[in-house]
Amino acid sequence: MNNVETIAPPRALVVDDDEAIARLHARALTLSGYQVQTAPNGVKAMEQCANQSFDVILSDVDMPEMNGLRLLEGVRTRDHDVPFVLITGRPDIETTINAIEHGALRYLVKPVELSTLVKVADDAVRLHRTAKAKRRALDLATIAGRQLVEFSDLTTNFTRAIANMYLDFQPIVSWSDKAIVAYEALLRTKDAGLPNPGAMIHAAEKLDRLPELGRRIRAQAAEALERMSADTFLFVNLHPLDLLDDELLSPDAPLSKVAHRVVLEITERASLEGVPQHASRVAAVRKLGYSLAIDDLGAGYAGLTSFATLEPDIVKLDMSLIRAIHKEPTKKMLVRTMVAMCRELGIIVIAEGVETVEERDELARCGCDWMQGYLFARPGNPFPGATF
Ligand code: G
Ligand code: MN
Repeated sequence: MNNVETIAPPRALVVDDDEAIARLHARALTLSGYQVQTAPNGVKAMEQCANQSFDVILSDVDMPEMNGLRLLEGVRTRDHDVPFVLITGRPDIETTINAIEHGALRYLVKPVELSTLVKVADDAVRLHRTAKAKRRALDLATIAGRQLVEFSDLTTNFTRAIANMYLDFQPIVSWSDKAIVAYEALLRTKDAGLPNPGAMIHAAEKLDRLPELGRRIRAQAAEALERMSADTFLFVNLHPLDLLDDELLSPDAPLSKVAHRVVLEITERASLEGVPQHASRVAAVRKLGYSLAIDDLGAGYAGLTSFATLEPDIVKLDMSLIRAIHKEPTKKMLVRTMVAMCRELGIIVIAEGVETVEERDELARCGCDWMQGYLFARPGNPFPGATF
């Protein structure tokens, strides 16, 4: 757009109540490459200025209705910059002073030689465009500067938050066995700059520091597993872009060594399609011994395509499907259908966000046995003595 603007012909407005002079001046400017409009007086000129912008205005001083000086005043109320050239047949000292006070660029005396007129107009346009370009550059520099400050604040906050992050653990229970079968590791931060896990993940995305966050989460998860009983599984949330981190796929990574006890949750909210070579990366993760879960199923994003892509071992139903399920036949039907389908496919279903006894009992009636939610336990640290 800037290019178009620089190569576009300059626009001039010629204002004169003497039609012959207006035409003469307009013709000279047109021949020099200007797009010219004319106006017979200040009032008309003001109207034209309201609808469009000009690169230069050349106006007679003595005109009926609104003279050149009043026009200049009027133009200045809406545009501080447009070069204004006054032309008069009867120069006097008072008008000259007035013209300068109101910011006229030049003051020419009739008859104006046409080459002078064009030269004055050319100089005016050049000046105006340079000033505009400078202002735009300054604006851009200010925006860039502000972004730099924001980026650096975010970097500071993120660096502090990642140093202080920790994991909480929420049990996943088998209702029929009345037993804890697994825990989900949940990212937590007490940093005031990035007060919740969502903000931290968002910052990591913006700063291109997702691998750092993912590695730290997985290292702490590995540490936690050492303190859990050997038959307990740990669910660890994976950002889809973590699949691109070679550390995840390294057999020497701390979590890889206990992969057979880990279920990696991949949220259905973000599409895997944007991750290059996701199929082979998912296969490599499996080969290390990890199990895979689809997280937040039914939150209404990617649909069911993730079933085919991931071939999950476990599916976690989003809490929006669980909330008040005992009162909502559609949710009941959806959960029943999911449970039946998953049973056929050999997939375990977990209901997330179970908060009430009514929800729990309805889920049990729907055939969903594994559950997680505040009803059973809030996320916390059930492994005292741990350093994470
Ligand atoms: O996307 P994911 O399912 O991983 O997110 C789990 C989040 O849900 C955690 O932040 C956890 O604290 C929260 N959570 C866990 N149980 C419940 C619950 O019963 N009700 C609500 N509202 N939130 C829960
Ligand atoms: Mn999860």
